[in-house]
Parts: sequence; structure tokens; C-alpha cells
Amino acid sequence: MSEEFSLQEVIDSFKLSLSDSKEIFMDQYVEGWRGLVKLLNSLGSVFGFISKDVVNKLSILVSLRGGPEGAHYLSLQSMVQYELQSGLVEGGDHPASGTRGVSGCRTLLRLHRALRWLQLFLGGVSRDEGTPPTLCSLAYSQSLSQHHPWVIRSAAGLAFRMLPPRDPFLRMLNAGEPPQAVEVLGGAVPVLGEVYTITEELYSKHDLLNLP
Ligand code: 1PW
Repeated sequence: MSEEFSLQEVIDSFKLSLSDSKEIFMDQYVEGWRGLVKLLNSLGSVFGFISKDVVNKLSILVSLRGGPEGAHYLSLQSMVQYELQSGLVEGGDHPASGTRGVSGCRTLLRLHRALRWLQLFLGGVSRDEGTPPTLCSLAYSQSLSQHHPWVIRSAAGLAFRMLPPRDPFLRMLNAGEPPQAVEVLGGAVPVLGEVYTITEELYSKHDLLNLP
């Protein structure tokens, strides 16, 4: 995979993360997020604190997946089942993988909430409902911001103001000229939405949506 962001690559990873029976595979989910980190990195250093947090969350999931209990982390569904059964959900002891006190479920919940933000933001851009800075702030206030303390909300607000205008932003997606990129975006939003909805239902069913 190249270092350059590609929207199509992200769509493909999230699509591949969905099994026929609507399980979500961890490896492809993480791959999708790795792609998004490239976008964050291309947005400049003001997005560095966001990118760092995402990278950190991904490395926790990767180490759980690569650890001795890795087979249980094949899918989000198997992770939830395993961590619930083993009493690990609230942050158990995973000594071998070096993730003591941090559960896969609570880590993924952070990414899950962020995916909603991304879905709202990209949806707004694809429908041309405003400029990227405005749409990104709006999407954030409708989703992730309620889970963040003031200091993060204000840093995020500053970063969003640095987002480029619509056409340069669309070009950064590496999906062709703006009209074509809009089309690809239009295809991305439902895929992100499906992954989001399945995860939301899974977490809600097991009462995991407020994990500390
Ligand atoms: C323009 C493309 C945007 C796509 C990616 C969106 C990623 C959003 C991540 C926001 C992270 C803000 C800074 C970190 C905050 C953490 O405190 C917070 N993490 C998240 C992902 O919300 C909560 O994690 P914590 O502190 O409970 O481990």
C-alpha cells in the first residue's frame, strides 16, 4: 500500500471488513482506519494530535489481535463475546500483549464514534452542503464532541478551521477530479454507514456504548 491517501482504498477495506453474515473483521477494519490516518497526516501538523490518538488506538487493537488471545479478535463480534465472557470489557489484564487495563471494546468504541463523525462530514461534503471546515465542525458537534472534554473540543475546532476549501479537499482524496471524487465519496458514505450501524447495534445490544 502506498503512503498516499486513497479514498478508494479506504472504501475497499471497510467493504472487505463486512462478512456475508454482517460480521466485521478486525484486520480490515484496522486497515480502513490506517488509510484514514494517511488522510489525517496529509492535512498537516494541526491534525497531528488527532492522528496520534487514532494510531495509538489502532496499535492497541493490533497488539490484541497479534497477542496470545488474537483469535478472539478476528471480528468485532468475537471480540465483544470474548471480552464480555472473560470480564475484560472494563479494562482487564492482557499482560502478554502489553495492553494492561485497556480493553479492545473500549478502544474500538472511540474509533466507532469517530467513524460517525467521518460519515456525517463526508456525507455533507458529497452533497455540497457547505465548506469542509464548516461541515467538519458541524459533524463533530453532532457526534464526537459530546464525548470530549473542552480542551480537545477547542483544539479540534482550531484544526478544522485549517481544512482546505472544497475543491482542494476533494483533490486530496485522490479519487480523480472533483466531480469524480464526489461520486466516489457518495459511494463511501453508505459503506461507512453500514459498518457504523452494525457496530452500533452490537454495542447497544450488549450495553457497551458508554464504556469508560
Ligand atoms: C478529516 C478526517 C477525519 C477522520 C478521522 C477522525 C478521527 C477522530 C479522532 C479524534 C481524536 C481527538 C483527540 C483524541 C481524543 C481522545 O481523548 C479520544 N479519542 C477519540 C478517538 O475520540 C478519547 O480516547 P480516550 O482518551 O478515552 O482513550
